[in-house]
Amino acid sequence: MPRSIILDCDPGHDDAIALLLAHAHPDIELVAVTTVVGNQTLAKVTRNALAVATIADIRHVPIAAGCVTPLVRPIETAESIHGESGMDGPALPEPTVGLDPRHAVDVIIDLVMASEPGEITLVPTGGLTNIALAARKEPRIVERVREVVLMGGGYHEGNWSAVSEFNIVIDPEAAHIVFSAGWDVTMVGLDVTHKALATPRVREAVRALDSAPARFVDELLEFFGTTYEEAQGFAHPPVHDPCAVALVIDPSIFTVERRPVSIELTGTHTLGMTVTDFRRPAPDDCHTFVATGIDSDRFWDLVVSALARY
Ligand SMILES: [Ca+2]
Repeated sequence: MPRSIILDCDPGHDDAIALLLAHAHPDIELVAVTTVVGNQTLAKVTRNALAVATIADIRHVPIAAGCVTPLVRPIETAESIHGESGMDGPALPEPTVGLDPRHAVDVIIDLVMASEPGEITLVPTGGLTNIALAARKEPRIVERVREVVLMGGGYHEGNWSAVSEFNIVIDPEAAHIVFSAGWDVTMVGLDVTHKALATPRVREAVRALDSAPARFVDELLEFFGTTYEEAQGFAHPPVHDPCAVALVIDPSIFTVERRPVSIELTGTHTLGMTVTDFRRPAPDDCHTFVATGIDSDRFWDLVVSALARY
């Protein structure tokens, strides 16, 4: 049985690759794509999601726009990494895929409440604003979803500050709501995504595929590689968001530990830190999990073989 997921994203170069992976992989049924302010404004990331859907011919999946701002904080975008459009590099087509008229939060609630308990997995790859608001508006979704598998955070690494990761720090209050709700949350953070590097071997494997989506991925990685080198000193760019989708598809690619995670909301230097407690075995009521290891060769094999289906 394929796993039903809602991808809540802010495309975003790596979001785009996560979307292509989720759509192409036979073990995933993509039931909706929802967008949230993050890498760029909501208007830009939503346009990007529709452009990716146009390139990959994703036509029977609702795509809905969500929150325009974080819950409390002012908007902070990631132009230094993703450019002015939020997905700079490739020439983007004028979308021919339409936008669902509903708000993303309502799409999430409607789909989860209409599904069987334990059927839908939420996969957020942006800030957690939509997911937090959905949990507040309809608390019954918390026991109805199977689990939340998110890209964000990091217990030993930061990228937007010394200790905080972008998706968490742009809306830490939303992250607090999501991590402290009663559902199972798995944090796929920088500790593993910084090992999911688009190395020359990966770039070659993608280039060997002959399809419009694969060429699009190659162009995304070209731009992403340049900004990651200039802004953060990476020789090869870490491709974060598909890691969360890959963990849903094949958990054996990752090592995951059950650990308490708290979101820092008041730190002078540590706002948005995902404080993870490794001191002793997690208490019985702990419902948060962190990815601590990744087999990056198998991760990329999974991504490239899914792209080969286009
Ligand atoms: Ca993202």
